[in-house]
Amino acid sequence: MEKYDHKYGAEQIQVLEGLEAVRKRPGMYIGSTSIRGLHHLVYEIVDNGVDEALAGYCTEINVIIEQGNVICVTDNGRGIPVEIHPKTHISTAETVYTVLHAGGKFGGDSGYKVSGGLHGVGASVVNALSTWAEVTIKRDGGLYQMAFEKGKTVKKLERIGDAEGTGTKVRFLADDTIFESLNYEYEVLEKRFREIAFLTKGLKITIEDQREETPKKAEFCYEGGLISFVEYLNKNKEKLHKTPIYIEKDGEIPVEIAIQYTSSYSENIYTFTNNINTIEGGTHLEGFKRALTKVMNDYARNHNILKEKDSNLQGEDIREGITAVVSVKVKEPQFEGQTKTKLGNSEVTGVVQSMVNEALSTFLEENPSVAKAILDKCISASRAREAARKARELVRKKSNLETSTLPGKLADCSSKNADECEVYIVEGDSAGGSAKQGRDRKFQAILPLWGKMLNVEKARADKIYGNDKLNPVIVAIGAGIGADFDVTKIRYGKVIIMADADVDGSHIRTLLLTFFFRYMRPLIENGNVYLAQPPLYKLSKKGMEDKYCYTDEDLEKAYKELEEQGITRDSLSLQRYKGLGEMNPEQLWDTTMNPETRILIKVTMEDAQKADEIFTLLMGDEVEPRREFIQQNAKYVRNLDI
Ligand code: 28G
Repeated sequence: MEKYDHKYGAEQIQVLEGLEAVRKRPGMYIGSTSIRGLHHLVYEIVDNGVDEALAGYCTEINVIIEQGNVICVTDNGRGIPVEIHPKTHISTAETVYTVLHAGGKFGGDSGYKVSGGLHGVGASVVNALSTWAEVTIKRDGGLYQMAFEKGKTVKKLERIGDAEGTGTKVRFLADDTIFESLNYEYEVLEKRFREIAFLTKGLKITIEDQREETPKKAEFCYEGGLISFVEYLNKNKEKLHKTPIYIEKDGEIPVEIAIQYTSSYSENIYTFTNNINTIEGGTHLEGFKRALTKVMNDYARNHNILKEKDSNLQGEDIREGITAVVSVKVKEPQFEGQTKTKLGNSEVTGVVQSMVNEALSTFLEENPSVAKAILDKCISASRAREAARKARELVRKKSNLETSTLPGKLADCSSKNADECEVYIVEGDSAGGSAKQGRDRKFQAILPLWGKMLNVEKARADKIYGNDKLNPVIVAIGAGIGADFDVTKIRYGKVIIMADADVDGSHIRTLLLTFFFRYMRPLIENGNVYLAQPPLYKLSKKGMEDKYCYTDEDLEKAYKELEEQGITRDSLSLQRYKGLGEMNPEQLWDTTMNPETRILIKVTMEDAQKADEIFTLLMGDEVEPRREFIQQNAKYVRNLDI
């Protein structure tokens, strides 16, 4: 039975049914009940504070992860209104926390809320999914408080004292019967709050983790907004112009953009809609790219940088080395794509396009030296692309002559049906041999990697085709790279990276993911890239079947289970695998390659983007961070062609 007894009227019953729906199908409202969904709860609450900041009333938000994974969020906004709400006949604050907004973020048709003026959309969802929640409000000289359990009001809003100033404080404990784990990842939250601070000029956000003995904390506040964001993204790169280009337009669809070119060869455009990272791009990105291509070509023509006989610069030439952040606010955003992070609203394309057309061409006219630096870079990108095309044709012609063109190291599978085929990419000196012997050759191919890794950061596409290590990967997958990449041509439905669970393994993963992210992006978008998960431990005992464990928690669980069967810890022998190379073919099959028993992790765009960021730091132009890294990771770097 509940601790508190309540009489419910018709309205309250409706409320309870609403929140019950959230508890029944949490995925509909927060995406999932994994750690991702858990973090989502925090974002929902913080978003309400951000809305109050966007409304112009809040300058600071503080987040604390308290011991026991309790989350505490405080803001210095106006405080949620406390008076009785005319429709619900309970306080506005209680209404915000108990009445489910129609639709919901992931289900329904309302889509995401728009930041600015629409507070509290997610608060009731968080409340419904929390074991308990407590809200404290400072407003009109009073201190008010209310409390909930699993979304049900257990203490109605009441004035508990006096207060100076205004603001809202929310504490909640997520429900551990709903979420897989309550272990918030400090780094993930920190990254998101830094991002929000960049996107909300002048707002101060602090985070503190009190769960460990030595608390972690950070504080973010950027007066420069998106300009600071781009400077942050470029901090390890060599810039072509000193300050980022900044353009902004208020109106029906507010748009804010910052751009800075670097000497690198990669394209880094981040797009946001209502502060949400639209990883898959969409109409805002489309509008931005179109305008950029047009403005640069027009400028180059008008200033005779492109001669009459020259053909136009292509979009990819113009985006080489660019770092940009595009942020739009849309009233009724439509999110599409695999992970619902692609903006679909068609009206946004034109708004962004015309605004960039106008502002960027003005900027270039007023800053001719910046314009020249950027266009020099675009022209040399265009020449390199031309060279790459010739190199590719050469390779193609050659491969027409030789009949069998697959890489010599590739142990291909017999099936030709891509849907059922898999290729394991294995670092040469670890487990290539065992993998070849242990595999099911009908549908599993093995590609061992050899030789020096090319520094993708410092190389254009033509070099990549010619690289010893990457060329076999491209040829084995069989679908080209860059703008020519055709995901319908892939020879394997699953491309599986199999690397050790150590530092070196993580480096090869980072390199390959960065490579896929930059040159075969649809492969990741399409969900074709996987990470194999080799076991970390083997528990064995005479007469008992070997038990493999993939994580430390797995191991603990296995010990417990065996203990329940009367097998004590000290009677078991524990082997810790340092690498795949320690396993014989049969073990490798059982633990890592057999589709019935193996664990495969599907790589998301987010994973790949993260790999790209790590890689950029590692390979960037700034010497200091790289040197630090090299000192810490000597072995890996020996293998790199820097
Ligand atoms: C600390 C954790 C997260 C919030 C406010 C402030 C107001 C508010 C929140 O109003 C109801 C719906 C739209 C007006 C609004 C205060 C207007 C005047 C607010 C938060 C009434 C919600 N005074 N601060 N909600 N609105 N902070 N921080 O949740 O029409 S939620």
